[in-house]
Amino acid sequence: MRTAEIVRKTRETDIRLSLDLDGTGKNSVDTGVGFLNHMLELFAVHSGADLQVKCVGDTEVDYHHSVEDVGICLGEAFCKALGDKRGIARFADRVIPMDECAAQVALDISGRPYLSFCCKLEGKIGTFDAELVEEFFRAFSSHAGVNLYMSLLRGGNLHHEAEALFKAFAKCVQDAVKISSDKIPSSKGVL
Ligand SMILES: [Mn+2]
Repeated sequence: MRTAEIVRKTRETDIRLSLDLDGTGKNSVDTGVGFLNHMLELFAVHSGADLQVKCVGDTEVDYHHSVEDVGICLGEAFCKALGDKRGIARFADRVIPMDECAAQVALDISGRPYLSFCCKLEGKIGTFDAELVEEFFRAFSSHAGVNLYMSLLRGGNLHHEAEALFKAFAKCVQDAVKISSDKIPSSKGVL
């Protein structure tokens, strides 16, 4: 069973997150941040992972702590659910359009964190600071041990830009965690 549950409580956020990499996209997401809920729901649907998230955070400050800490928990759950990573495809890349925008994402489940984020997301999406998209993916990549490359081939509406990035990320996750052999996909024998 490639599942994990993470419980994380700090002075800034109180989070419970569960992930099933072999799900059907079922989701129940309540982060206290409407736009993040929207992104995580579509992440579940397009990756095929089941995802439950409950976050109570200090949104009276702003959304930064909640977004970053949910990213940390998703990364930790992802790493834990994958276990020794035996048999996974490991690499994936996708270009996903959304109307006038197109996002390009490549990822490697290498055991090493790295985020390359070549997008300028600045401004507000409703009450959401668009720059938090990068914070989310940095937190995920750091705690999942994933190399994550994200860029926008075409920009436009901020909501569309973020959504294209999350969808491309979701499809890459789906492709990279797919079981495609009985071996650990590394010349070192360890991931
Ligand atoms: Mn939308």
